[in-house]
Amino acid sequence: FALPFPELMFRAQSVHRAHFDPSQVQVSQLLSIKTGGCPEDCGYCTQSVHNNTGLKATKLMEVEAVLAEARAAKESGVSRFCMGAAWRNPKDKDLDTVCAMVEGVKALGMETCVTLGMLTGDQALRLKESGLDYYNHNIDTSPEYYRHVITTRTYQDRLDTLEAVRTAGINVCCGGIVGMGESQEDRVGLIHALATLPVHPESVPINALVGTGTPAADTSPKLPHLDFVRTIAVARITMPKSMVRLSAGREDMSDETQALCFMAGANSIFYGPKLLTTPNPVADADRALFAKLGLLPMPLPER
Ligand code: SAM
Ligand code: DTB
Ligand code: SF4
Repeated sequence: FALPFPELMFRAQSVHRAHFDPSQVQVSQLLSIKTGGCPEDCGYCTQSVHNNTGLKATKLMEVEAVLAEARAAKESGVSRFCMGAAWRNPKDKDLDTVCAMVEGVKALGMETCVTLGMLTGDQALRLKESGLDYYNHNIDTSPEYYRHVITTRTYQDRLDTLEAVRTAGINVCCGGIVGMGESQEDRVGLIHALATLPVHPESVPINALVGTGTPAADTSPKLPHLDFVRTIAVARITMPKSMVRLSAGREDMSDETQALCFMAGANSIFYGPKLLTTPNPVADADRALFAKLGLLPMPLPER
């Protein structure tokens, strides 16, 4: 992590090129299928009832409305569709609806990912049966810093859900957030914890803290962008074959910072003007960025 920057970038690029085409970036789209009103107290999240962000809570979307969004995403060249719900854990009845969404999106030929909070082993198996490719469940920060960010669930709770997902045979999407007032050691600790899971997560989203009105955003100093790039580089070096996703925070980054992230081994972005509840660069800006950098969207997965 602390290597001279050019050396760190050289190592990250060498690892990246051994496993991926460095000119390809996978394009994902997010949809919040159930927004706000979440009972958990995650200090970074606009959707927690504990954080006074003024966000309006919604009910779970209808399956057809989700599939309409997914079809539009596919038409704009998106190859992976991720659905997020602001739950501590899904109720079995709601899981039936989410399984129908997964089946429908999968039938369009896109990769599917959902993030619904904590799961039991049985719930993970039901999602697997519906054809789910990835489950996103982040450890968020280092084991040591975790209790400063979330108190309503433990680090071990996160690991238990990750194990249920792994056992069900679903690919694991697990990463974290930087810029929440954590130390450099905590950023190292986050990547170390991810890279020493029993199996590397196939997908590692690295988020820079976004949104206002949350305790984390209101009290944390802004993380220098070069430290974000270092986090990406270390994720790439330690988890060579994983997709490393440049996730939340691009709205605030220059083309140059994003170019450094791709050079450090990030090979996926979220596309479209909104993440779950916060803004993301508009599609035209990203098309222009890809053109300027000579990047190509990764093709749809083989069927
Ligand atoms: N409720 C589920 C859960 O927490 O697992 C799923 C949705 S939650 C929004 C998914 C992930 O998004 C979180 O684990 C966190 O890493 C990331 N995230 C949430 N709010 C964020 C923010 N303001 N800035 C950056 N990342 C954020
Ligand atoms: C992840 O690690 N990043 C994405 C996805 N998993 C669900 C979400 C980021 C959310 C950013 C805050 C928001 O828009 O509410
Ligand atoms: Fe709820 Fe997930 Fe937000 Fe935490 S991160 S408050 S669990 S929606």
